[in-house]
Amino acid sequence: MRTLIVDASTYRFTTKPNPTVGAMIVNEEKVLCTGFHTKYGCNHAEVECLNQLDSKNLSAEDKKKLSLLVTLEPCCHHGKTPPCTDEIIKSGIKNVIVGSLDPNPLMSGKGIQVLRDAGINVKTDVLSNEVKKANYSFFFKHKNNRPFICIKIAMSNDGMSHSLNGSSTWITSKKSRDDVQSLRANYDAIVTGGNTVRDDNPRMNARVSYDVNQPRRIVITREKNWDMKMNFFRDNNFEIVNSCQLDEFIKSFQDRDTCSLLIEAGPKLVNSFLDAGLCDQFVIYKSNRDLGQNSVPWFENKNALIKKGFKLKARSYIESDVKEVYTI
Ligand code: AOF
Ligand code: ZN
Repeated sequence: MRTLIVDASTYRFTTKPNPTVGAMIVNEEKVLCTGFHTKYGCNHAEVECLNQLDSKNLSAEDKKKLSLLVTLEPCCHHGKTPPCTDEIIKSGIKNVIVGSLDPNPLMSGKGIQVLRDAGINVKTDVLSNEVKKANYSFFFKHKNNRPFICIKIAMSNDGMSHSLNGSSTWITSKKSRDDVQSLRANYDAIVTGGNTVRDDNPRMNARVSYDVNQPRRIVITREKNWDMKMNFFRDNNFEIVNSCQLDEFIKSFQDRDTCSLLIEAGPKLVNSFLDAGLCDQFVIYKSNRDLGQNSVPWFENKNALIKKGFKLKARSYIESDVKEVYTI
């Protein structure tokens, strides 16, 4: 089960915001076939696995002796794909071992009940902590009814965001900015403010060398008339949110499958998220360069994050920059 969880997570960038799931059919100790959920909207792991069993031409008696291991509770709903429970029941397999219950309220115990009602032996939660860790934001979303929220900023040595005369473009090094691309790749959506879109004309995508479901780009702004030729609006993967009520904005994700948000914005929006208590992780890329007096500070007070209850979780060095990760 442990290897199945690890192998399934290699598909995390293309399954998100869906969880990563692996399935395996064993005959006593012998592995007959494995399958994974590899792409959002495509076959679930159980279906991929059962499709391979078909080619083995086993008798109904042989199939009864098999066990299906699956890292997440099989679904029993019609989503983008039909219910896996139907396929499992049809297969004639009589033993199912599940890593963790699915926190999605459409399932969460119902999938297992459907299997048991069909006379299948089900053992569940055999490695639930590992499954949770591998699908952190998916479990977070369903537990808290909102996405996991991470704020990322780049800061000068003297705590500044940008200089007022607009002379400096990049605060941190090229390597730090590459690291931001990998950070972005983990998120379901990137949220920014109108000023950032107007001033920086950012692309706000994850420019990495592997396949990624690109984060949705969301701009929170009062402005309604945007120039659609700007980089931010270059394809359909964006949203303009004209309400600046952050609580309402976050609530709007309750019925969406977006499990994680990366906030990349200026001091005003960043501090609004912090003040509203809407931040679970804060990442700072800090350069050793000062921007000086004629600049805009990230925070009004020194040690603003610590005062809000954040704790330093990790510190690493990227050339002359320092990357710090804070959690609450
Ligand atoms: C499974 N096996 O491999 C996965 C499951 O829209 P759909 O049809 O793709 O369903 C997505 C939901 O199904 C997702 O939110 C999660 O609850 C469950 N994921 N279930 O049986 C799988 N990926
Ligand atoms: Zn399924």
